[in-house]
Amino acid sequence: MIGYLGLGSNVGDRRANLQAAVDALGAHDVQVLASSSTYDTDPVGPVQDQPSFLNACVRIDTTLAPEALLDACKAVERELGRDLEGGVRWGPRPIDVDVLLLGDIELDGERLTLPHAQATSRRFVLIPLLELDFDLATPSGTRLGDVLAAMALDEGVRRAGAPLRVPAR
Ligand code: PH2
Ligand code: MG
Ligand code: MG
Repeated sequence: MIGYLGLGSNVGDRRANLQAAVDALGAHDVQVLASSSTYDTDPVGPVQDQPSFLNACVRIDTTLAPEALLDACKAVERELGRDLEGGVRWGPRPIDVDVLLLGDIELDGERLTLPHAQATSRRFVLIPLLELDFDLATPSGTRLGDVLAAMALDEGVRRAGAPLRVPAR
């Protein structure tokens, strides 16, 4: 099933952290098909006093069910040295891997909501997602391009660098 993940880092070598996440996903039954460019983005949320993030989105193909995909993302975060218990909620992190969309699945669970709320509310997610597929829509048919066009421009998102390397198929 085709899905989309959001990657973020604001501690250490941010681009190296995003690339390491892409490189690690394959061993968890998540095939990365394509990456967006990277974007330097102002911190969003209750913790404003933290370094800017580097964000990107990737298109994936996986046979994993939603919760298993979430477990794979958490495993990659742990492998890359993220402290999943001690870290500050919304605070600085070397790597964040979020499940944004998975096929046409809509889910409102304890651990996972699909589509991810940020996929329709944050420029740092919408801009890289639309770079991957300008026609992308939610399972209920909301076009992400329309969502972005209606949004305020108060969240700083600046293109930073080339897409991350993805494995040859
Ligand atoms: N992630 C957060 C909190 N705030 N801000 C930006 N710009 N990018 C992020 O990835 C991000 C954030 C919690 O996951
Ligand atoms: Mg996140
Ligand atoms: Mg997360």
